Amino acid sequence: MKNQEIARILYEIADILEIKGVEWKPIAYRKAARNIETLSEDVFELYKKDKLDDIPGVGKNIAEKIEELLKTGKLRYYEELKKSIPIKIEELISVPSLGPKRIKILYEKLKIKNLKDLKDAAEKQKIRNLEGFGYITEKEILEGIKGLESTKSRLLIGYMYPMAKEIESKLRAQKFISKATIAGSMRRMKETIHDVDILVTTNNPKKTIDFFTSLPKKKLLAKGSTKASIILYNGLQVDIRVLDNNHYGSGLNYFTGSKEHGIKLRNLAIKKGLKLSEYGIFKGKKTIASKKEEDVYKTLGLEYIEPELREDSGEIEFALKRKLPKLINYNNIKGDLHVHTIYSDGSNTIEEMALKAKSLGRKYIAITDHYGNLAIANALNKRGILKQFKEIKKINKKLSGITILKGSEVNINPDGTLDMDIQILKELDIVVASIHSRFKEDNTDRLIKAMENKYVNFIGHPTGRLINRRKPFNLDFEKIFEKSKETNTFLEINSFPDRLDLNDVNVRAAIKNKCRLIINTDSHSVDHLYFMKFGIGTARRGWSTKNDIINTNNLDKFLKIIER
Ligand code: DGT
Ligand code: CA
Ligand code: ZN
Repeated sequence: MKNQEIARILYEIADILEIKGVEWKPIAYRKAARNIETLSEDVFELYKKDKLDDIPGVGKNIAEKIEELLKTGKLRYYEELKKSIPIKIEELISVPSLGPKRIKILYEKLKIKNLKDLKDAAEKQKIRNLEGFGYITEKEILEGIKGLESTKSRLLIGYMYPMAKEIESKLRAQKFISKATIAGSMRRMKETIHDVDILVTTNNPKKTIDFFTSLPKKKLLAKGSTKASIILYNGLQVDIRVLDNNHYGSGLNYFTGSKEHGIKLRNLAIKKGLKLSEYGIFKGKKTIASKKEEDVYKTLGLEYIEPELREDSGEIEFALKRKLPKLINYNNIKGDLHVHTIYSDGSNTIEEMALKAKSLGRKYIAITDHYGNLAIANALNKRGILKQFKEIKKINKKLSGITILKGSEVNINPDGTLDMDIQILKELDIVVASIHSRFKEDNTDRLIKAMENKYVNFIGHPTGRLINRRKPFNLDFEKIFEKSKETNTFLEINSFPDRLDLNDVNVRAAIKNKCRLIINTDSHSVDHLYFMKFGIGTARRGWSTKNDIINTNNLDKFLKIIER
């Protein structure tokens, strides 16, 4: 049983407990589930080393449950919980826009127990009249069910990345392998991937393929003389393609894609009387570029195009004119301004978060635990946050090399006001305002009102989407960008793998409108701080330069920029 499966069961336990009205426990189960889901190590490996309780948020009680799952493949507590309610929670929870609260209402008011009941009720237009649902939600539910029936969802890059990297480095460690590089959508840092493609160069294809297909796996999909595919235990498909070392550059270019980008390049080659393939650029029979990827672009008369831009969305035209932006680098970020701790729904202390952030090269962080009326996230009240201010002060004295700012993630009420007293707002260095509840179809006015509040610095995860689960709400971006510039309220690129919100397309629109952005992780444990990479990837896919992202600055300059 693998991390994602264990996490799913723990999430489901949390949902059932919440439906049953149990307090606190759901928060604990969700916390553990989220940490297991985002863990880069295999839970089974930790269990073998007797280190389950090293996982943040996993105490003795939950560790025992995980152990039972790993040993027997089953969990009695979970089976009994499922039996104790008549609702097929695992079916309903996968429908976008349905959470435990709504599932409970649907059961109480309409006796909806499973997907079939839900579809019937939605088709008969019974759901729109329930309080807190409405016509839009009913439509979303119907569309969501259709989505579930048709497509299998794509995998989130942030959760798959560590395992892909591990395979890449195992390949690199073999003496008979010269180069191994992740290509495909993962190299382009797309938010979701279908599979991982790895390009390998070697003089010994047979040994390479044998080694790759002997890696721990659930299934061998294909094994040929120059390519092979396996499925890992977590369901991730990994393909390798083996080439001769001389073809590394053109091969990498081909297998990085996108397909559309590759087709445009090939047409460009044809116009120049050349031929482009994974084996190189040819003039007649003569190879004129193949070893280095840079040479492929140079030969075609193009400026080098970074992988994140290769989507055939204008990058080739810009590269012809040598007008591509110089993208922000993966090591340019100096601060992380959206971080949770055990004061709300996080799993680590302020000090632990600060030390880990420092080890990743951050110079400053803001602790932004939830505040206000958000029962599900264990939000802080006034007394709690005052206590936290004191602790931050103490830790700032103790640590060097990193500055901790006093922040908060404040809920935006449906009318756009903030769920926090003015006295506390005044005390904070950083206010992240986010919408967490009572979604409307269009939230433009709600966000505009929040941005007009002079204490708000950033808008957290602006569109509220959850990849594969919840659509973004509508926003009139032109208005939002204007308001952002007018009020010095910055929109966030939230790096959490299921958010990546703003997405690449929104980011590019923002940059085009000269609207600067901030990239944060929204970490809930020390293991999430590295998600920054995926936020930066999204910024790069949106054509951002270093100057477009305000937390690339050192602390003094950063604080000046956000002053209002
Ligand atoms: P994915 O796997 O759906 O997340 O997206 P990709 O881009 O990784 O696509 P994939 O895995 O099917 O193929 C990897 C790369 O191989 C792709 O980005 C470009 C190249 N490729 C695959 N099929 C074709 C093709 O029919 N024509 C061209 N020009 N390139 C292809
Ligand atoms: Ca792929
Ligand atoms: Zn947050």
